[in-house]
Amino acid sequence: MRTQVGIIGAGPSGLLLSQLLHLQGIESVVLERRTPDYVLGRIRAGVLEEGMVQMLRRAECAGRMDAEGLIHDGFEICFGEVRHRIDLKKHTGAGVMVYGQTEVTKDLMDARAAAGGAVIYEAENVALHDLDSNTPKLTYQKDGAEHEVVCDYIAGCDGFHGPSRRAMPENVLKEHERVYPFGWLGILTDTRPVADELIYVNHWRGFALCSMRSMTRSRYYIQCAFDENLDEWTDDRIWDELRVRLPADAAESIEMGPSIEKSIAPLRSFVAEPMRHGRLFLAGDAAHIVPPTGAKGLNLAASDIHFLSNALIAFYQDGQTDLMDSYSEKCLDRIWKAERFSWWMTTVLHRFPDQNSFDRGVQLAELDYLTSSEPAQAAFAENYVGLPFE
Ligand code: RFL
Ligand code: PHB
Repeated sequence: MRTQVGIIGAGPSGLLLSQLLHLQGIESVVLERRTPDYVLGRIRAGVLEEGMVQMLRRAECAGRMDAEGLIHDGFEICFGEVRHRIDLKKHTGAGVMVYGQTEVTKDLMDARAAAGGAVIYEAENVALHDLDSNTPKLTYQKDGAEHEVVCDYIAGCDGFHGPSRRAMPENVLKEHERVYPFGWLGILTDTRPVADELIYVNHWRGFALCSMRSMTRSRYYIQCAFDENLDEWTDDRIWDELRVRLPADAAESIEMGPSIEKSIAPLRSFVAEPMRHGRLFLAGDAAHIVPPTGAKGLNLAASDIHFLSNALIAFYQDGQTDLMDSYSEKCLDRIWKAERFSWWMTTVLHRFPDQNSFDRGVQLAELDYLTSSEPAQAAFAENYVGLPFE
């Protein structure tokens, strides 16, 4: 098989790239290791920045998001039992869109299918070859047969564990990492959210977050040990722990119900650079991970795809290569700022196992400063709604 752009991974990055290229008449083939149901079963992000919302509109798959997504003009931070509102709209003129990654992925899958796009699921042993040549190749197996896709360019959109980043030569790739000594235990329930906006909680027993997918579906998280055993967390135990960490009025009014999904995510900050080698470009979680505290992971994937799709379109339409040459640097400028923000939010909101009374004092001072200073809230809001893509 021959294509212009070979894409590994049918998560939000890979599907969005193939859709944006398709709208400009550029062919791609997407290779995905899992089934569509498996991809949709992963419950992840819930908050979209304005830049990503606009990209989904440009990709012509924003109809359902615009009809069903919830626009939030602010959120709350709670510490010492007191709730403080951060007014995003007042400080930035923008809000965020609450619409789940599962729905974004489904909308993109439907758009690719409607356009007859080549998305090959259950592609096993995807491997990258000849990245320094003009005709890099992807090989894979499906239903016991060997296949080859010859491409002009390859986009590695295969997440943190995929083969793309590992195909870069060791002497080229630099990796920067911080692993946090805790995880997030998340539950999804068909219950009314406890509040109209998200609540981020710093509690001495650990962080908690009240989020939502709609006005009838809630997503809650509590900080847990990084090696926690999910089987030990019954729904009742999760609700009890969540309610202890919430401010009293929220704990009393929260609607509880059976979980429809329950999972533990480790927390990590990670950056790989450069994001290009020869004809391979890395995008999304393949190149970087942020802890979910700042709600930046999916949004960063979208900004990478913004730069990558523009670079490929400029090449195919005008023969220009300068945007491809600056791709890695452009992305990394924005990525490091989101890494800083996510690390900072994680640091001020979580309980660290080795935290002493001095660390706790500094943490509370950070939160007190944030919630009492308008300029601090403006800087915080600017980062939360998302820095510009350009
Ligand atoms: P994805 O979504 O991981 O998609 C990568 C796709 O590549 C496929 N793949 C392969 N395909 C072919 N061959 C191989 N060998 C392959 N290996 C992997 C995978 O099956 C998958 O379909 O990366 P992408 O598209 O870059 O999107 C990034 C986002 O998914 C990610 O940044 C966010 O979900 C991060 N994240 C969160 N972000 C937030 O903003 N808020 C959150 O609450 C939040 N929760 C999370 C998260 C990430 C998690 N991970 C990665 C474990 C919770 C979890 C559990
Ligand atoms: C979510 O709804 O899953 C969510 C929201 C905000 C975050 C992280 C996760 O910061």
